[in-house]
Amino acid sequence: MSSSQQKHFSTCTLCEAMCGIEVTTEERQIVSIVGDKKNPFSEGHVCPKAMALKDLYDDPERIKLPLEKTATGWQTISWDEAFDKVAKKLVDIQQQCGDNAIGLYLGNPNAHNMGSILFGPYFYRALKTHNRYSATSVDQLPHHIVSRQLFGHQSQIPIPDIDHTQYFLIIGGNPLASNGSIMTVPHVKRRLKAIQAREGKVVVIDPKKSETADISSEHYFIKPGTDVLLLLAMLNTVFAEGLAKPGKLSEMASELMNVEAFVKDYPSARVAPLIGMSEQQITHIVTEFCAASSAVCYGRMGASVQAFGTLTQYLIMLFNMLSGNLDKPGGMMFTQPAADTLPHSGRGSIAQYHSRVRKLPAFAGEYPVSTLAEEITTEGVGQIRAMVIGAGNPVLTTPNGQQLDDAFAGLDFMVAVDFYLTETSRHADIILPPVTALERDHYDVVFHNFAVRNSTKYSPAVFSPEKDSLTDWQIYLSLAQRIDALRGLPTDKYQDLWAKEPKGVVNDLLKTSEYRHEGQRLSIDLLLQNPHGIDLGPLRSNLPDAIFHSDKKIDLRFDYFMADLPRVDQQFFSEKAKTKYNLLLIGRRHLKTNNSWLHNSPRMVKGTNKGLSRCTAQLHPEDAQYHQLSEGQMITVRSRVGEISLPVEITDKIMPGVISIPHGWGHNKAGSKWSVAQEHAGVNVNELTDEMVLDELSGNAVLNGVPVCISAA
Ligand SMILES: Nc1nc2c(c(=O)[nH]1)N[C@H]1C(S)=C(S)[C@@H](COP(=O)(O)OP(=O)(O)OC[C@H]3O[C@@H](n4cnc5c(=O)[nH]c(N)nc54)[C@H](O)[C@@H]3O)O[C@H]1N2
Ligand SMILES: Nc1nc2c(c(=O)[nH]1)N[C@H]1C(S)=C(S)[C@@H](COP(=O)(O)OP(=O)(O)OC[C@H]3O[C@@H](n4cnc5c(=O)[nH]c(N)nc54)[C@H](O)[C@@H]3O)O[C@H]1N2
Ligand code: SF4
Ligand SMILES: [Mo]
Repeated sequence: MSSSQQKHFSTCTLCEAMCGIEVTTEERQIVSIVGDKKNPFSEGHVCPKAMALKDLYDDPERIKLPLEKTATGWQTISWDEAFDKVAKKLVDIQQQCGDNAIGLYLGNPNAHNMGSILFGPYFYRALKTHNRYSATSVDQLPHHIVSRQLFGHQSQIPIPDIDHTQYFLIIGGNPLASNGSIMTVPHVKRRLKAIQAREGKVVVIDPKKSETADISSEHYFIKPGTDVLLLLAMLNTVFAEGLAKPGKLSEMASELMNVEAFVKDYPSARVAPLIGMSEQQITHIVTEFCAASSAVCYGRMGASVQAFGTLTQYLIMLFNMLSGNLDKPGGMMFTQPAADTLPHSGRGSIAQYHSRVRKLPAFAGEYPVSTLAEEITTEGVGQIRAMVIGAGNPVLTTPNGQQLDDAFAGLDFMVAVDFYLTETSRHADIILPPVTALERDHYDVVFHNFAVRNSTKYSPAVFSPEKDSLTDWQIYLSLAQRIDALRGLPTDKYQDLWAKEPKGVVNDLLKTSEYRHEGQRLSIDLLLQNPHGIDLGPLRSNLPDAIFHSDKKIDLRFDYFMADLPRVDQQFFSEKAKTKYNLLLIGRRHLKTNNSWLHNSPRMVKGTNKGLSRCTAQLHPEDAQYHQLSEGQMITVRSRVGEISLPVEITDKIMPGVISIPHGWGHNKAGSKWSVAQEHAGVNVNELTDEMVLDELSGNAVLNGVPVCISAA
């Protein structure tokens, strides 16, 4: 290291794994990013995406100053001018058309951004609109609803105690590519191998023999979207074989044994032919799971974002409870984060109000994003006339993306808080670009809640702010303050917030924590003296304290969840009309992608497979043969809502009858600007996913198990 170089210890915010990184800089350049070996949580682990933080920082196409769309193209304007214009326009539209005329969509990176999480809400509240949407309804919404009902708080979601389990059953998750989700887990491969090394098992149920399935002890194909049947049969087997042992939970959830009545009609013999597994396989999994000294059943993306995602997640929770594995080391455990936001955050309101057009229930003040396009295009009182997009790219990431793209084109006004000109932000009138991750302080206020070990760490910004650069929270607070001022509301509270900063809130939370480090109370000062982070130990049993219901009991809410069973019967056990859509579409992630937005980094998109881009349609050899397709051939994939053409990749890792296409691609829209991504543009799989088909309990989108058909292009 030359004398002019500096080392910084920070945290990668690109995925949920919270890897500690060591960033070497020289002046304002990043020289290298490697894993921080002294980070007690991630112990040196990083994935190839860590270097994308540098590419993002260096990207010449990254927007650094506010842009306004004019007749002659994008023009740079000052922050003050941009804030004044945006605030005035939003308030004007609301005065003319009502508060709900503004729509707000918040994307995934907000969850990785302390400032957006803690101070964004001041802006959202100032907007006063009911038309709020986020990536939650294309993702983890089922988990929130299950936790809200059972434990009383939407974010009190128990996670797998991966480091102590003897049987890890993974349904619809691929942590080897995703690095874990609702399970913050760096070094996941090592941790999975450790289960096997201590003579435990890793069992994967997935329509694809995924990277995770490749290193598992057992893998079973399952027909997409049928996990709910598998879970019903697993629970049926628990009772049929006399395996239920709820232990301490029988007191906290006194009706737990009544589950038997709801699952009695779903024996594995009845269910097996519909899901592509055998009766013996189901019995084998259940008996081994229940016999293990500790076991955990974990369902993620593939199991959540499908037609019965909420019921599936609920049944997964019941399975963990009935086998005695909730709140037990090696089972499903609640975390105890040092900066605990849960007591101070909304517990999650269910169906407090309903959307205007389709009457879909709001959850925690947000409508399902599948209904956004029609809320923009359907005329009438309450129609959305302007959008605010914060760190999201819904044209590429939400169902029927083409319809949403068209709807956005017809808006009166859009503002995007984003540093790229994306398929979505190209529709904006004004773009407000925040700094990138390494230019802001970081404390992970969200993902410590889901981390497989308790720890705490504060990372100061690697770079001091450049002139004229702002963070997300500074943008949101500036807008909120102006909007309130235009409405004649008091703005005194903002002085305190500017002075406090998000880190002041984190400091308050840390100080009230019961954790001590070498006898000292936690605080940001203490964390600054421990730049690699502080380990706070393994997950500990925490029931009934973890329950937010005042009676400290788990509320099983059979009335709410089991009400979805008639829909299950209708879907799977009633006579079906023949359809031309004979394949089921599922999604996939690649280690070097991150939803829609790292594709402008050459090292993230190059080095592709067999000369094909990453955006291929994977098909089983039998299906390829049936359609007379050869490797790399272009095919057209059609669904009810649209069609796309892309190359086929033939692999026996995919279940026959299934087609897998990754999301986040389709960077060829006029007006978006991704020079690198352009070369590897791919196509937008969400031009196939259907905004009218929902997981009806939650309103979550159905992105897995979408019926499609194919032909040679
Ligand atoms: N078919 C299909 N569709 C899917 C999925 C799938 O599996 N299959 N997965 C779904 C899931 S799980 C998710 S979470 C969604 C994600 O959906 P979105 O959140 O809508 O999309 P992202 O691609 O994460 O877009 C993030 C945007 O934020 C910008 N950005 C990045 N960092 C920051 C920041 O710090 N501040 C600000 N202001 N902007 C920033 C990026 O430039 C990018 O434009 O996609 C969903 N869509
Ligand atoms: N590299 C990378 N990492 C990421 C992201 C990324 O885009 N790229 N995105 C991040 C985000 S926002 C999230 S939410 C997480 C998601 O992280 P995960 O939940 O691990 O999601 P995936 O990696 O998409 O894995 C989903 C698995 O479900 C399978 N599957 C599909 N349909 C079904 C089904 O019907 N039943 C069953 N049983 N399985 C099914 C798929 O084949 C796939 O293997 O990843 C995060 N990490
Ligand atoms: S796994 Fe990769 S993307 Fe995720 S936090 Fe670690 S380095 Fe970043
Ligand atoms: Mo996600």
